[in-house]
Amino acid sequence: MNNEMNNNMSNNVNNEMNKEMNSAKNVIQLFDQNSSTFTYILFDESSREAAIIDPVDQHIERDLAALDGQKLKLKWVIETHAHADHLTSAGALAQRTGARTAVPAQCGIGGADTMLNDGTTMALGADKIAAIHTPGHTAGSMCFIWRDALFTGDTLLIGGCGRTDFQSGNAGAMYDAITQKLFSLPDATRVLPAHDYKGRLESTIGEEKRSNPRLAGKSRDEFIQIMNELNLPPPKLIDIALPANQRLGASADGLPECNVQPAADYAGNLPIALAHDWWQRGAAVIVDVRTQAERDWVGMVPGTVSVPWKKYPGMAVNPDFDATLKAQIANNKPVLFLCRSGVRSIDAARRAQSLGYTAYNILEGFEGDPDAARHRSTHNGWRHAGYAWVQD
Ligand SMILES: N[C@@H](CCC(=O)N[C@@H](CS)C(=O)NCC(=O)O)C(=O)O
Ligand SMILES: [Fe+2]
Repeated sequence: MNNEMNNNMSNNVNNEMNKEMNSAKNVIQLFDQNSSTFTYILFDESSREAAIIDPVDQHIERDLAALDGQKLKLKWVIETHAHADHLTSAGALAQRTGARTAVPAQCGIGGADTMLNDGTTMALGADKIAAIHTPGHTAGSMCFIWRDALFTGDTLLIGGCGRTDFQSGNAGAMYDAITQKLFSLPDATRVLPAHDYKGRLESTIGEEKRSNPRLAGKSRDEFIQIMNELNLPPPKLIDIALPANQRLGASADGLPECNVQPAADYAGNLPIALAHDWWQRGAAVIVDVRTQAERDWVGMVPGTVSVPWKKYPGMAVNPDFDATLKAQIANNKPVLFLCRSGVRSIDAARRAQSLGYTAYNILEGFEGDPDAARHRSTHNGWRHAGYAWVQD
């Protein structure tokens, strides 16, 4: 099955279709539009035991609802590798369900219940999920085989493969892993990858052997050359995602880092503390969308870039917003939008996302919400949290 689907379809439609398409085989395929990541829930129909592979932080409620909807008991939370492009909810899911976390031993991921090596199996009902070590995208990357389904992570993608240019990637190792380990599986084996960037859902080993343009009829040296010439930009979230995912999504103080609320047209809503944390680590930039007058009178976060969303007089939308943003902000890190109370910054984040940025809205803003006396900075917001700010 190699269905072309409209990439812009809404998440819900996508999920519903995916569910319907795959439920017969007891694999629920779910999609994260921000990172084009597939999460899989596989389950044994009689025992109702389930495993989830590569869950994404923003979708924890959706995933719990999917488990609930099928009356499943989550037994395993499995990662194919330490992801660089999105945050995992593995730690939080295990906390909330009592499931065991299982991760490849060589991915530098701490805090998991089970460390997986080549051939390690995990019981699910009467069958077993087996780990296959497939180095290449990262040194520790794994695929998982269960019944006729092969979960290929970022090793084998549909008509492609994961990149090999960062995180201990190795093109030669990937060629060997795919051609020797994966291509020796039966042709009818279903290929269920961790990503597809073109709206495709699944493939088979036979189809990939026949038609994968990087592999079919290609020698090891040719494959290495193709991979070396890809020249892809680094994932935008790499500086945030990698350290967090190596703690199963938990932040440095042990709390789950999974409190980013999903949003329709931008990457998500960030609590003040998380925005501050990302900014401090240099993993994101903050854009202040208030007017220069507000920055001068009320105060500002030092080092933040000013790109007003609205302008005096009349507070009409600033016609120079796009041009100013593009001139001042490189598109290589997430951009966090800050305004007075977290409302104006939603529109700015939506706009920035449509311009190609990974844009977040900072909840509560610089001054926070008003209290009963209509005073701000009394109970929430950046200034109330005590983070750095200046007033000229
Ligand atoms: N533009 C994406 C890049 C995503 C990316 O690099 N994905 C990795 C998997 S983590 C990959 O192997 N991509 C293969 C490709 O883009 O061909 C982002 O910023 O997140
Ligand atoms: Fe990856």
